[in-house]
Amino acid sequence: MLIASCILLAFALSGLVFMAARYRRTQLAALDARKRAEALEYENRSLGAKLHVAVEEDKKKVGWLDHQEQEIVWLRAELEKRPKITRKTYKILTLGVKATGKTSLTLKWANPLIDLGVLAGTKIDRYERTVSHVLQKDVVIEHVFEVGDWGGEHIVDAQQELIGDEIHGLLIVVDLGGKDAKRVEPARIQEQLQEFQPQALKFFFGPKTVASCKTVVLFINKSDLLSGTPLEVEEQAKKLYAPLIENLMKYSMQLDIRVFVGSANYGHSTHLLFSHFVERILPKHAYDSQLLQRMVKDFSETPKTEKADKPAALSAVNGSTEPPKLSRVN
Ligand SMILES: Nc1nc2c(ncn2[C@@H]2O[C@H](COP(=O)(O)OP(=O)(O)O)[C@@H](O)[C@H]2O)c(=O)[nH]1
Ligand SMILES: [Mg+2]
Repeated sequence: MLIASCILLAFALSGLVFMAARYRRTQLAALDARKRAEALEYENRSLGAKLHVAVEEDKKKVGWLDHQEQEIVWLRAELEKRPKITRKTYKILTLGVKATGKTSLTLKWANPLIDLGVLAGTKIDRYERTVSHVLQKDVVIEHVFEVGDWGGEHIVDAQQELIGDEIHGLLIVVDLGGKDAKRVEPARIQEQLQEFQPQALKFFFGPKTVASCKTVVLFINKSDLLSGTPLEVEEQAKKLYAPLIENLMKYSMQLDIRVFVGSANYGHSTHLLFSHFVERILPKHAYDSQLLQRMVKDFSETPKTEKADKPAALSAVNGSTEPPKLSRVN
């Protein structure tokens, strides 16, 4: 009987233990499920926040794009309103034997063309200088001087350009001494008189040149090799180049011929070149107020001896202090 009771108790106890273990497992599983649910909820919330940020970002970008599109439309409309720019180029050819100072002189008043790479290894250096901007029926015309600087050894090629192209100005540069000269070198002067002897000039001043060329300038460079007052220096230099001046003057009925004595290194008479080319080459309707001011300034800085032929176009504006603006031509 006792044994039977013990066995029954053992069964009851093991049943209880089994029930307790099962209850415990159920409890643990419930706890685990709650934790996972909490984790999922947390993940859900953070994904929701990220989605919200992404949606806001998207809205912002759409806003920017809209704004940019409006800006493009506005800029396009502004561009349409602006006048178009076209260029009018006037060609000036620079001639002279090697080392007379052509490049030094040209650099005083023009700028090397930006695209120098293309020029490397060619026989000609090209420079340009914007002279004025004029508004003409909704189009801004940019007037530009293009200077072709031929090396001395390529004078024949220069003649080709003279024959083939329309030239508006010719600048012949001679000098009083070679590279690094300390005094006047008569042999070098003779060499240059030979280079520009009447036969050669005939080639330069063919019918096409005469028709298109508005002025021929002889610039006797390196006046610093002479001593005396500016007037004396000018007289001496002109005397040394008298045969060339005389030959050039034979064309003065067909062409405007001008002689300057100066020094590219010291800036003597160099500013006159620009004013002279403007005065002779640029049509009067192509002047803008900035150019007029510049010319008035150049003229007022010119010594008395050089003021003999004051440009007529300047008389009316002498002393003008107007701010630069585009002049309209209808
Ligand atoms: N004494 C003197 N030398 C000059 C003058 N202008 C240019 N030179 C010199 O002449 C040399 C040749 O000048 P450059 O402009 O290269 O001559 P280019 O070959 O005709 O282009 C350089 O050594 C210059 O310094 C000047 O007015 N006076
Ligand atoms: Mg040169």
